Amino acid sequence: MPTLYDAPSPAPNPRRVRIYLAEKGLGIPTEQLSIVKGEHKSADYLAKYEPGQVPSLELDDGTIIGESVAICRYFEALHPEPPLFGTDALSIATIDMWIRRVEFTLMHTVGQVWMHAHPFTARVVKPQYKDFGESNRAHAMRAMRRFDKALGGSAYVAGPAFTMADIVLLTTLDFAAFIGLPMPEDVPALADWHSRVSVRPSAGV
Ligand SMILES: N[C@@H](CCC(=O)N[C@@H](CS)C(=O)NCC(=O)O)C(=O)O
Repeated sequence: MPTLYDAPSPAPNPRRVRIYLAEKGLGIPTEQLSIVKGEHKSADYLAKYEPGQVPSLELDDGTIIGESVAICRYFEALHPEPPLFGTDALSIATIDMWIRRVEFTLMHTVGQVWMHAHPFTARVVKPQYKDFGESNRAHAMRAMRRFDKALGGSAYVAGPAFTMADIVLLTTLDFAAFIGLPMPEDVPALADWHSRVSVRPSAGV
């Protein structure tokens, strides 16, 4: 069995994999790393996985897969049901399009606020460019409003079914709220979607 290197919330990227596995009903042996204690930068872990980030997945032969979405794709190829990355050309492309939009327009901008404008990261991110970090707040809000607009016309991010795109958006929005970037008031469809996906049992992991 592979081993998942995991870290607890509020870390958003390992949570993506936990939600994905819960949606699939898959139980994978897990090793917890404490980011606060710096366990993801231990010599042992860096020797396995040079980026020193979580999540990562170690296969039985020692191969490591990094990147939360790639880890989920690995499991998707082995366990296609229920599908969370689409089933035909259009749904596969649409889900990928939305995952990339969440990554590039929201996760990236939220990450810049976290890295450059948050006191918690000040001890590790040197130098911090506070003005630059703060400037990303507006970009993150703009991205949330775009997702709101899209969700006005469909039940889930990439269409009528819950998919990996919902998992990526949910974990990103929850992390954004944690660091002081809650959804603005004027996103009713996004807020409604957030309430619906947050009560799925998988969201509690
Ligand atoms: N793109 C990667 C990002 C991984 C990542 O940034 N993980 C964070 C935790 S949410 C981490 O390990 N942070 C510590 C660090 O980068 O040193 C993914 O999707 O897995």
